[in-house]
Amino acid sequence: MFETSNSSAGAADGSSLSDLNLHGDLAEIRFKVLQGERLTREDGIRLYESDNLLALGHLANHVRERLNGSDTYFVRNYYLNYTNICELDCKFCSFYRKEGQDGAFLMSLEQIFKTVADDKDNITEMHMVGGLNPSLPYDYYIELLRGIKRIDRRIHIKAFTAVEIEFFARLYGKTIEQVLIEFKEAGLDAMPGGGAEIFSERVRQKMFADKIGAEDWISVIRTAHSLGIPSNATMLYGHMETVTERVDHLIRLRKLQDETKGFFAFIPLAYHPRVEDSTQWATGIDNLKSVAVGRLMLDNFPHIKAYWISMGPKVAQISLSFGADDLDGTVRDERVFHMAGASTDNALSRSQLVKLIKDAGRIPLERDALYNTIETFA
Ligand code: V47
Repeated sequence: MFETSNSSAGAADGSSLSDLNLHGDLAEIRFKVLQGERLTREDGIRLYESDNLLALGHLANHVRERLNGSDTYFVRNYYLNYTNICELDCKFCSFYRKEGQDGAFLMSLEQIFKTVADDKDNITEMHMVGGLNPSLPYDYYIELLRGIKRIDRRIHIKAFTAVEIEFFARLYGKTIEQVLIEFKEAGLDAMPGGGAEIFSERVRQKMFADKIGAEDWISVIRTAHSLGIPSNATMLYGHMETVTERVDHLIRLRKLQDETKGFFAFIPLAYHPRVEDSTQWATGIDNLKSVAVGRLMLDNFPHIKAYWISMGPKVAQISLSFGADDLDGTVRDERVFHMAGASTDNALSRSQLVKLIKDAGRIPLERDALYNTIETFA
């Protein structure tokens, strides 16, 4: 459905790959990568289990350069969490509250419109997600979309995860398709990739038993793509999932992308534990591996996004040599990760993003939500 973006992708011949100290399994995978051959589940597991981080990065970088050259994208966006009141109780989530509980919030449409109007000259994209709040009327969402477009039609609205869409259909007695068609008419341009978590029924039962599972998430996204609503895809890692479960997650995304071609970017999300001294957190190596294995396995995804809020700007910058070609954006006011204790800043300026990308030896490109280039910083 969607073409890969305009890029200055160069021919990466991979000759320097032969200098790497690649033995056995990785040598075989290198051969496949150079041939542009699809990697198998076993290859994905071997890649994750390899300690040869530089080789892994080099292979992923080869694919990155084949697809996107040195181009590295960012967007001027605003993350707006309209409510954190949620009927679910996902164990990994520090963001949600029950109605009336300390820290619970719900933004009125007027508050949201004021935020958008105040910032409209600094952003091209609104990223909006929220908890599953059972007390809001359907019109809240329709008016939310319409109101933002009334303020400025040029603002792209990337909003509502597959989990929210399924909830709206259930709550308001509509089909998934109806909700998506009505939202699209009201102004929805694209959907974020959240809520996928990890496509493992074992993990779902333990960590997010009330949330929709893999089949339903995939089905909502398939419907969105069929209606011309593109989306991203995420994977939450670094909690209790196994390497095999990560690779299976990637393969299910790849299969859906073969079918719909509606995904823009894959975004690995490092789990942020609530408790500060927890040992259950994704290390820098795990972050880089997740970017690299994502790039290598998802051969049909145009972009791999290193979400700097989740992995920190410095590791995100390094990941631009490990397969990533997108740093997300200026972000502003992010709450999901910050309520879990993320120590990253709440926003980066355009010039800070440009500096991070240039210092990595890459070409910064400001993009819109659909990956059209707005400005190149050569
Ligand atoms: O679905 C929630 C994750 C997601 C925690 O599409 C947590 O461009 C780590 O989807 N630790 C929401 N992760 C964020 C998201 C996203 C982010 C950036 C870009 C895009 C995009 C999408 O965050 C949730 C969940 O998987 N999450 N709590 C936590 N404590």
